[in-house]
Amino acid sequence: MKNIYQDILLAKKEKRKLLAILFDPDKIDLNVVSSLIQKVINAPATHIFIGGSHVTHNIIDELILKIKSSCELPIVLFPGNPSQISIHADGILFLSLLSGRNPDFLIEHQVKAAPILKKTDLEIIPTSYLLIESGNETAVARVSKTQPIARDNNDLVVATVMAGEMLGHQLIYLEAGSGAQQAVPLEMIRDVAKNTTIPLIVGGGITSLLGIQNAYDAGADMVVIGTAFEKNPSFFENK
Ligand code: 1GP
Repeated sequence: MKNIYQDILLAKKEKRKLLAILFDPDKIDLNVVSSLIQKVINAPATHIFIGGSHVTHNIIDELILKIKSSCELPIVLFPGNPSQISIHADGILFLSLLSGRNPDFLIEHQVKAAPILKKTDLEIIPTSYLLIESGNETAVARVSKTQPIARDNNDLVVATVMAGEMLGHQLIYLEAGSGAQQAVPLEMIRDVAKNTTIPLIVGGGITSLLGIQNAYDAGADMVVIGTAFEKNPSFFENK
């Protein structure tokens, strides 16, 4: 059995940076999964995330089984709601949208998901999830009906992250939103990294290898890439 969180902690300790590739089941064509997975295997990816803000057709089980048949990377659910749980994954980011004040995304979905998760062997990783303003309205903001935190409000982000850590969350995820015009500001990543001891994930709107490196240099332990890989599966081959 994979021990996803312990491996993330070890990577942080050893200063090894992590890279998750996000597959949105709504956007993926099952017929091309095998060739995409070859690209993932050849990329410096360490994790596969599965999820989306509004998955409408449930192909998650099939998608995960397909990925697993040719790839050993840990598969972590990154769910928009409890319908996106699959017993075939290895773990789940148990997200609380701490940047917003919508009780559905702070606790209601979690209450609905808990009895389902209890019956699975999924590794559950409590995660503080913060949506940061990104220049355009992203699906997370639309679906969660919450306001992102302003790009220059580092104090609020840091205080929110501190609260998440004090609540016992094990990961912080700073999210600009999938397809964001602007990624999370580097100064904000720096401030958060300075003020937390738990691993920091950053994603949304990162579209270049330099963007990934900059996020790492600012203090991100893991970067999530979705849209850039979706648009160009050779993304990681670009020099
Ligand atoms: C979205 O952070 C992820 O939840 C990835 O975003 O699709 O913009 O890479 P992109």
